Amino acid sequence: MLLACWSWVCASLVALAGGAKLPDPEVKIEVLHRPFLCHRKSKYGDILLVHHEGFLENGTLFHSSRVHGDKNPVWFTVGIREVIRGWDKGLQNMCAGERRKLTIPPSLAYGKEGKGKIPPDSTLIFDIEIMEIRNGPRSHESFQEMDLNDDWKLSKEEVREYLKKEFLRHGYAPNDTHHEAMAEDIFSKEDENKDGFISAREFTYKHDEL
Ligand SMILES: *[C@@H]1O[C@H](CO)[C@@H](O)[C@H](O)[C@H]1NC(C)=O
Ligand SMILES: *[C@@H]1O[C@H](CO)[C@@H](O)[C@H](O)[C@H]1NC(C)=O
Ligand SMILES: [Ca+2]
Ligand SMILES: [Ca+2]
Repeated sequence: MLLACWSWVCASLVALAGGAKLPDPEVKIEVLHRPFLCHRKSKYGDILLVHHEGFLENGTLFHSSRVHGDKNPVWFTVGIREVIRGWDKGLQNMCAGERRKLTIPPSLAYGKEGKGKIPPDSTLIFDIEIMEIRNGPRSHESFQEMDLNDDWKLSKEEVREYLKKEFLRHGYAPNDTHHEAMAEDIFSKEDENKDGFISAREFTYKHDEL
């Protein structure tokens, strides 16, 4: 299932969920293959199609999407905790066709509990290939949902309302100071003609991919 989520909202939610107190443990990234052509790189909020193999530190294979289940690659949204945090961190800036080896500490995987075949406190090693990258949901529907007065542009107030709703939906307490800062940040990036509104056009077309 996909969440309607703007990439900048996702990034902020992840930052919030990560907590600001402890320095985050790192994912070790090794690039196994990078394709010659790379039109765009994965980023927060993108939907990725991946094949993956997961190993325990002693080399035991615990899952392979090529061998187990329906043998198809899987779709997920990167950066929003739909998958383990090690994937959210380790699959950024990747090209379609790229293959990486990720070494993920337990705290960014299944932690002290473990899961299924994965014992508690396991460091996991994944071999992951991105088959396809798609834009996350930044759709006409989400624009209409945000545009409360139907004037085909988003005011700061409308964006703040949306952020508040998204935070609640993900189980976080709303925080006006934080939403205000996020709205400022969003407008500085999205309100291209600086008229104080994000138009449907500014919302729909992402400038960084043209
Ligand atoms: C690797 O570790 C798992 C979980 O502790 C264990 O079940 C498996 O037998 C081990 N394999 C080898 C080859 O040591
Ligand atoms: C609200 O957000 C601000 C800015 O991000 C932060 O400094 C403050 O601690 C937050 N307040 C609460 C109650 O979480
Ligand atoms: Ca509006
Ligand atoms: Ca504008």
